[in-house]
Amino acid sequence: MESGVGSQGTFVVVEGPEGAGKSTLVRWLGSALRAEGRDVLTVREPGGTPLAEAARKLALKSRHERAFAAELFLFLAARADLVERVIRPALSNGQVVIADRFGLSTIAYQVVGRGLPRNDVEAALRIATGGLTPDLTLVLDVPVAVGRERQRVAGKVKDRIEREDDTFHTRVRDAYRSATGPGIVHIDASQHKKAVQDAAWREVTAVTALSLRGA
Ligand code: T5A
Repeated sequence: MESGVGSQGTFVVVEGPEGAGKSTLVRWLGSALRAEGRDVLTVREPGGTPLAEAARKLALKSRHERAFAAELFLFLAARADLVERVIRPALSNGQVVIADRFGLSTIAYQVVGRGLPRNDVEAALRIATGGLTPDLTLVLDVPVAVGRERQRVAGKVKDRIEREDDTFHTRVRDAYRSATGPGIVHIDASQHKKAVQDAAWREVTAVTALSLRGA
């Protein structure tokens, strides 16, 4: 598997269930790294190119009933376009790319949440990413009820997936909690924001220092 370290840039992904604080952390990491003089690009999934934003609308907002496999391919179409047209060029330019969700979301939601077959989805994922894997994946963990309450307080309008019941979202959370592999780090995101940021910063500075040495 190809990853950002060893190419010129560094690829960091922030993952986790609904309302875990991913977008908040991605914004904070972007600002903190820029303040250190790093060239940073932040992206969110699905989205980030015209085609990916169109796929996002279909996946999350459209009222059309759909097969779970159709939902999968909307997310993968968005990812394929984002990887080829935005993430890879940024990594080649030596940027730190921070993504709000990536492949682990597809495993948690479409494989464990929806029940699609893991091996087939992993093969399709490899086509979508061309084998690109993150250097670091920060998995934020919060109980489902905490995440839902944060979204409610933030005034977020529920999309298709957020409208799924707690059983679905508990499966998704459990999938994240059991995720292991190279570069995967779990953070208790029920802590105060500052504690989450400190834990994330330790991991991000370690991996960006590594990529600087390798450059
Ligand atoms: N999806 C996506 C799939 O099914 N398959 C895939 O392959 C992909 C890529 C994306 C949806 O698509 C699905 C998963 C999702 O359902 P989205 O609109 O991008 O949807 O939504 P989410 O990624 O789920 O983002 P959310 O906004 O719901 O959650 P975040 O980003 O985790 O949370 P954030 O940062 O917006 O914070 C929410 C609130 O909590 C506060 C923030 O200030 C904010 O008000 N907060 C904290 N409060 C207390 N303590 C902390 N530590 C806090 N951190 C943040």
